[in-house]
Order: sequence, then structure tokens, then C-alpha cells
Amino acid sequence: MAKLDIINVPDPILKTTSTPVDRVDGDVRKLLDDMLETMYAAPGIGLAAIQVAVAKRMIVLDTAGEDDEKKPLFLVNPEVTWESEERSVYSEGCLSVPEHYADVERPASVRVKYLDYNGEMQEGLMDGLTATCVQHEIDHLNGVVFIDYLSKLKRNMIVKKVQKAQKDSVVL
Ligand code: GNR
Ligand code: NI
Repeated sequence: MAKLDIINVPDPILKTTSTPVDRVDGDVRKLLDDMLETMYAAPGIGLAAIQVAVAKRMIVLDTAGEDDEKKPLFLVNPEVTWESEERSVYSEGCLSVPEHYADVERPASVRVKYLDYNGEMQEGLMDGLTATCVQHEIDHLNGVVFIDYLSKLKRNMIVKKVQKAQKDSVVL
């Protein structure tokens, strides 16, 4: 396994629309494993392949609490097939927008169809934090980051702060 580097805003790579995976083979599984390791190390509760500069429709999730047993989920070519009328607001963060949080409203529950780690078709109902997280990750596959839902003013402010923090962290 290998830990990969996570790209931050405003890198234009994050605007890419990712391409469907045609077959879950050994290379795809290796990338899923590396993404999971990267997500746990961050630490985060989700990661989309585009955040590690791979434009393929693949995400990993684990919304289990720190003290709980790990519950990794691997979703290849995920698609929302149903969303609830009910909405929920969650203060979201993103590993590509480190240390910034903002409220985002999304459907409270979603049904998601995807290929699992073994390439088997699955469909599952997700709610709570998992529903929020899976929608946040599918957004990444479509080139959307949660700050895109904020006003231009708020978004620009956050992007500037992330850029400054990144510059300041470079060791000369
Ligand atoms: O680690 C993460 N936490 C989080 C919190 C609220 C809503 C969404 C997320 S996803 C984020 C990891 C990430 O950036 N995934 O793309
Ligand atoms: Ni994110």
C-alpha cells in the first residue's frame, strides 16, 4: 500500500469530470487500497480518486467513529438512483480544502448503485453522515467541491487562505 498526495483547491485538476471505470481489475483494487490508506492517514471519512489526481469514478468511504471498528466502503462508478425529499444540513469539510468548514444542504438519504471491490453490482440506501459524504464524493467525480455551493466572496476568501497556508507550509 502507498499513501498518495492530496491535491488542494484551486488546482484545476479538481474541476475535471472523472471517467467511468470499465473493469474492476487488480490495478483498480490497488488504487482503491492506496486511496483508503491515504484517507485514513489524513484522516478523513471519504476520498475521491480525483483528489489524488486520478480522473476515474472511484471513491472510498468510512464514516465509522474513531473508536468503532473500521467499515471501509469502496464505490466504483457510483450513481444516485433515488434521493429523499427530506434535506439535511451538515457542516462539511474537505481534504482538498484543509481546515475550512461550511454548511451544505443535501438530500438526507440517497440510494446509490455502484460496483464494489469485487466488481459486483450493489445498491444501498445511505443516510446520516454517510449520505452527506457519498454525495460530497460523487460531486468530486463531477468536478464539484463543496465551496462551489458558497457565495463567490466566501469561496474566494477560503481559496486564498488555503493557498497562503500551503505556501507557508513549504519548507525552504
Ligand atoms: O473527511 C471528510 N469529512 C467530511 C465531513 C463532512 C462532509 C463531508 C466530508 S468528506 C471529507 C473528506 C473529503 O474531502 N472527501 O472528498
Ligand atoms: Ni472532499
